[in-house]
Amino acid sequence: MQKNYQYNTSKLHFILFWVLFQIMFSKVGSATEDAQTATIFQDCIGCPTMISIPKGEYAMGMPPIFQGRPYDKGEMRRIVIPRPFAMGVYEVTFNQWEQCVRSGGCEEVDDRGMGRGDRPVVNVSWRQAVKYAKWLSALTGEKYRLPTEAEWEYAGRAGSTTSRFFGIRLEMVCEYANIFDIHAWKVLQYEWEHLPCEDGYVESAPVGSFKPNAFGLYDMLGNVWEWTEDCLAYTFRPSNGTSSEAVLRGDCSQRAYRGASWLNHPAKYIGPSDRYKYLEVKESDLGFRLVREIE
Ligand SMILES: [Ca+2]
Ligand SMILES: [Ca+2]
Repeated sequence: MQKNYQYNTSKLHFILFWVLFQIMFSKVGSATEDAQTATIFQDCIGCPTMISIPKGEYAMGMPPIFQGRPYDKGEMRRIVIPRPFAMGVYEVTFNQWEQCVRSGGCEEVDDRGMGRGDRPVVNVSWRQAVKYAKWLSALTGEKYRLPTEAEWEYAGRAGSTTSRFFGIRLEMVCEYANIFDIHAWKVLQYEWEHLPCEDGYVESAPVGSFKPNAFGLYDMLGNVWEWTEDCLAYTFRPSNGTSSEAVLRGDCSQRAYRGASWLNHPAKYIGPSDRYKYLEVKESDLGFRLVREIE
């Protein structure tokens, strides 16, 4: 009984904390307006299409009302995005990767039979993704890099505060994301849970095949997971800091990745999940998109 009482008290404190956050960040709901005034550009023919993301602030992490939130993952912190930045409208594609390969900046990567072209590049390690960003920076004279984890979540939420940027109804997932749907479950026959809808793709889909979020970004949930800059740093992550910079302390042989993939069941959301992998790992459902600094 004592244990239950402590848990309920702690839960109540967290809910009060979350309500306070909602009041503090009620202006964040202007994301749709921001998307309408956003700038879309490419720095070269064939370069990734970028879109400006406004400065702002938000609550990073998983609030207690999140669908699927484990009860013991209560970390939340206020993040300030001090200046606008640009982000890839889509995940980096095989076409874009092969432009880098042809110029000697990147290595060939295997699509494992899933298709190339406008499909997201996969089987790329964190190091290879960083190498692509450096190649693109040298090509364009601009500063491209992986997003920090805080930037990724800010961009992914686009002003929303629910577990998915379009709300929590499972039936809506297939309008916005290529995920482990009914059709994929029938074909692949994996035993884990599937979404109660059909998105039309068993494996990866061409980027931009689904609806965007309020910042105009496609596939922030689903299609492929996306590498970010941050190191594994459970114990070093500042609980009161507001910095959106990457956490580069802790175990930097492991890096954060976000956003779920075509292989994921409903337990994956825009918020943090089990989200670190060894930086040399290559997975058939793990790619990336880039950020470009604009100020
Ligand atoms: Ca699917
Ligand atoms: Ca994605």
